[in-house]
Amino acid sequence: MDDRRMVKVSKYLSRHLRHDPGRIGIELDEHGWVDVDVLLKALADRRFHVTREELDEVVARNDKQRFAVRDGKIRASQGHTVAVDLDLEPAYPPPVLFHGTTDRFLDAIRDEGLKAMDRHDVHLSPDRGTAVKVGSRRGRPVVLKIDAARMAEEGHTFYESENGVWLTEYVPSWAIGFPDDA
Ligand code: HQG
Repeated sequence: MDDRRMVKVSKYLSRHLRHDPGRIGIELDEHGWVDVDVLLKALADRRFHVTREELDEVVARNDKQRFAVRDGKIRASQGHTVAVDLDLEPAYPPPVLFHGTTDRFLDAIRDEGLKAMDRHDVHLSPDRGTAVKVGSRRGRPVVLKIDAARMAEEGHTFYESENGVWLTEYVPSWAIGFPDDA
């Protein structure tokens, strides 16, 4: 499969497995899973034909490992706006995590901290490079350094998604390091 098709299928899957399953007439179970066969049929019914081999390739080669397949079922590993319980165990985070955002949000973030906005959690990455990419989606990227060690000490709970994204409900502004030029 060429990269363009890969991205197209990945975006289509993300949209329906994270945000809008009803649009293609599928239902996710409480943990976000749907039968692969049901999904492929729903896609075919909407004239978006994806073979099982293509789906497996998207899952395996996806740049961020966005999807997981188990026991004939598939789900998005994180990023949902629909109510699902990913059933993740709390985990001890690395001492420093990063969040990529952009200039125009900084004043609000200084005042309010980082909020989950439409998603279930604030998304944090273990490396600066990923945060730069996440921030670039919205404008000039700004990378915030999160004092995860202190947050954990203060009782904040962290989860690591299957694809290595760190999730937490809220990041207070005392835990956020802003770049000097921000
Ligand atoms: C900002 C992609 C104002 C926050 C990425 C972000 C990620 C605030 C935006 C994943 C704020 C929310 C998630 C506050 C936070 N005031 N703005 N108090 N608190 N924000 O898309 O982290 O490619 O929901 O900085 O790679 O950008 O789709 O979150 O800019 O992992 O797999 O509000 O989505 O993954 O935006 O991205 P989002 P995000 P995929």
